[in-house]
Amino acid sequence: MPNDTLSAMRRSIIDGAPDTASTLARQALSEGMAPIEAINNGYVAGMHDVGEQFARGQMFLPDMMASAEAMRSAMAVLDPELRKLGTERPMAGVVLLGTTKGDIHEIGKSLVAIMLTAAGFKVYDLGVDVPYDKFAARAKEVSADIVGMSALLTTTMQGQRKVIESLDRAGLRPQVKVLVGGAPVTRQWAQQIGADGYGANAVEAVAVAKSLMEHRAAADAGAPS
Ligand code: B1M
Repeated sequence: MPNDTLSAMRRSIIDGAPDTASTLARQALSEGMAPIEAINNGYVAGMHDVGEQFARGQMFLPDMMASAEAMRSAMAVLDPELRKLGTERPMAGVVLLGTTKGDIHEIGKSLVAIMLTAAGFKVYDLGVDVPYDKFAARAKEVSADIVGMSALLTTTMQGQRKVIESLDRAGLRPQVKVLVGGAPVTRQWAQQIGADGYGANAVEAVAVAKSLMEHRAAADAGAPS
């Protein structure tokens, strides 16, 4: 039963059990479950529980680290399946992605990277704890269409604004769209800092990235030569 499998996946994250998490992922794929179903309704659901228990003082830092390890182990199985979906499509655009300075949370950002790749985007992943000015410097080098920033802490959310200012200073804002996300980030915050798009989750991030590319293409087509 898929629901039993999804509950077991959720449990494997709460328990911080990497072997169980990867075994369940392999089993689910062999039974025909879509990788994104396993991620969203199994493993990520477990991560939300972990976050809540941590906030209530029922889980501690080592527990969260074990949960992250279990998530990584499941993603190692699911990632190649998701990436296969993107290999036969025309390139949708170039995205530069990273988690802002001071923030080492990488799971959500990596999931967004995988989903964008699966949707045909060329993704340059700068990793975590990325200095503000590095986004602009790399965006120039790789001719990024979109700069995507993830932030999981209320403190590091502020860095998203700083990166936009840095892109402005580098004169890149007219051609580079900015997409933001992460657990504490909201649509309102995105508007407040002048980002072009906000994704509540990885699936939404892909939809927003596509729509940013469409708007750009429409603007380019309408622009006087
Ligand atoms: Co941290 N942590 N953590 N943590 N951690 C949170 C974020 C927290 C909410 C837990 C809590 O208190 N309930 C809390 C933040 C409070 C706040 O500021 N509001 C917190 C804290 C306090 C901390 C430390 C300060 C703890 C300490 O040291 N005392 C510390 C900070 C370290 C640092 O960064 N400097 C810390 C450390 C860690 C670990 C290292 C142990 C580990 C991360 C391991 C790793 O990534 N390699 C960790 C974890 C695992 C979490 C929770 C439990 C889970 C995060 C996660 O991976 N979620 C988290 C609780 C929570 O978020 N509910 C918590 C699963 C992931 C798929 O979801 O990242 O939200 P998420 O990404 C989603 C969306 O947000 C969106 O799509 C993704 C997929 O659907 N999205 C985007 C993300 N980026 C996007 C970008 C986009 C678009 C959408 O466009 C570009």
